[in-house]
Amino acid sequence: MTDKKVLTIQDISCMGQCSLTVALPIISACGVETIILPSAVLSTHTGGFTGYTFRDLTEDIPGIMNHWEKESIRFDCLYTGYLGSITQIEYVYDLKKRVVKEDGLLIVDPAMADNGSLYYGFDDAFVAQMAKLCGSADIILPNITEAAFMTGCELRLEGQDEAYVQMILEALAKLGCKKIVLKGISFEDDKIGVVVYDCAEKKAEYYFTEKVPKSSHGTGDCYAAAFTGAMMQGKTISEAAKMAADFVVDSIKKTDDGHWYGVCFERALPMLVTELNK
Ligand code: PXL
Repeated sequence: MTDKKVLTIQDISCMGQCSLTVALPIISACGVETIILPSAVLSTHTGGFTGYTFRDLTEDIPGIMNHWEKESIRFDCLYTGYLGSITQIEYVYDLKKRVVKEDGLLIVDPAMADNGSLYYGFDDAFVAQMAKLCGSADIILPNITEAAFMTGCELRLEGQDEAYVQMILEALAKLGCKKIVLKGISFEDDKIGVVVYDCAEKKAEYYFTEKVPKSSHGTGDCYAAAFTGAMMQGKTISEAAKMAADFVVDSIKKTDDGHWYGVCFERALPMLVTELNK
């Protein structure tokens, strides 16, 4: 039995199967206590709905952090997802310093772009600050779009090869992070994968799965949550990266046609739990 505590800061999109509404159930299913710090509350996510509400909770963050610090509450891991502003990025450094154990992990999912575009509401200044935050992380989980935006490298959604991926990895490593799990790698039409990179050893390890021909929202959040849960259960970074990839593929496959705003990850949780406990 482990008794690890993960703090995750990201928004609550009340409806839409992303951010905290996937992080909490997935990490909990992994058997890991999950503490949440909601950065904002939206009626839905911003990726396809219109007219959503948005309540910024930035002002609440210092008070919550102060209370935890006073209570001597300390976390084994801080995992950051969708953050709504540069001020919120700045609070992540405070959280790391004040409420994460000295040997605690900082896992950063940039959660700001996909398929060649920034999510609604983000700009170059936010990208620059997110790149800086990634530089202070133990592990970063960018997709290829976020990686290109943060490094200024050319973005290739198609026509990638190992030389291209190596260039992106080296540029990401220069930000200062220790390890990288880069998502959205594809050298063959019917395969998609991740590459795990150790920045000190300069070692890359690829893992490919079948590419399900469907565009799916929220898969990055499902990936990050499963990855974090597996890491906290003592899996190696390679094992966690593979388990999370398999979980996302299973989630996409189990999603009904026409279910456009997220993936039915709930149906894939039993498989994730079985794999974790093997
Ligand atoms: O899945 C990432 C995400 C999280 N939170 C909000 C979003 C998105 C992506 O669009 O809009 C509010």
